Amino acid sequence: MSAYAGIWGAYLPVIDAMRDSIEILHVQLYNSGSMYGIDGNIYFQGTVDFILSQTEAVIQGFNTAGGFFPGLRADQIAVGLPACSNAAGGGYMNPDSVKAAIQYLRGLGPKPARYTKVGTYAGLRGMMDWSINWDAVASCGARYEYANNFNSIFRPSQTLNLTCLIEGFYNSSANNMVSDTIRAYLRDTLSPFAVLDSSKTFVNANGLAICKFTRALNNRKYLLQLRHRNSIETWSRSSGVTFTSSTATYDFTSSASQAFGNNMKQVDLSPVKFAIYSGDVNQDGVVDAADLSLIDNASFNFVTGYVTPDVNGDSIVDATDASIGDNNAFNFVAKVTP
Ligand SMILES: [Ca+2]
Ligand SMILES: [Ca+2]
Ligand SMILES: [Ca+2]
Repeated sequence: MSAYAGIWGAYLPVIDAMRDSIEILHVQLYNSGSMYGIDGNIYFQGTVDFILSQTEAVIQGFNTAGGFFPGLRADQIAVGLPACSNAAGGGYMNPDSVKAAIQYLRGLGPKPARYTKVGTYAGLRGMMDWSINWDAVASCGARYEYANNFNSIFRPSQTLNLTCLIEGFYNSSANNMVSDTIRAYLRDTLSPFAVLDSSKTFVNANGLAICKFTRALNNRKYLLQLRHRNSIETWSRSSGVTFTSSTATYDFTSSASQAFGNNMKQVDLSPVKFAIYSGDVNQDGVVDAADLSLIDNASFNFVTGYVTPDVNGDSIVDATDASIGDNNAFNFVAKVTP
């Protein structure tokens, strides 16, 4: 505020001239002592009020000795803070305080300190870490404490509570299945159904899997696509899945219609359960002679272990796997996608 040029204000005309080209401007909220807010009060580094007042000043604009400096858009502004207490001479703040300040500015949290904002900045761009080197140091705060705080603020995890069964892995007498890894993809609802997020997760014996997504948004519909190492790729019904308050639930096992095109197999009468088709060993979207050949070869060679021709998950490739593949090939089982 004291200058619009010279050693105390030299950046301002440069920023003003480049305002249309600037992607991110991170204001240095450390090693800076105290500063005025646009409310006329003085705020000190290392406080929640400092983050609030200085971030809002650069968005709203402020008077200087050389005239008014118009602010930048909120989506151009990041909050720049020390990664840990040793990373700067002053200005470090604990992660919870940083989060409280940023969430208030974004309209996602209550007023955390004395400063009262005049606007809400849902599009606030992010945080700048001074520095990533210091953030990696285990002896100065927790390792990657600052980066993790950024993730918790700007990339909260969305949780999908997923239920699915794998035909060959399921035991209808025991009503459970061999656990295995699957991949869940969130796809756009419109062609070409772009992959918008993905999660690699573990399906337990009851068919339950917790999928964590980092980019998924609340209140937006996604199609869900499942992939498993030797099963037919399977998609959700067209009504898809929607996260509310960062949580969603989807159950593929309750009815064939839970899969796009009813493309699942009933694997149990009591309780009634449906599973994704097994036997696509080469993952080309169809169960056919090519898969059967892979199973037969592995079976002939007594292949064991975690291998894709093991269609029932017992870590042995034998006639049982061939039988599952044969049956699905005979029925022309193939993927059905939007
Ligand atoms: Ca049963
Ligand atoms: Ca195949
Ligand atoms: Ca097997």
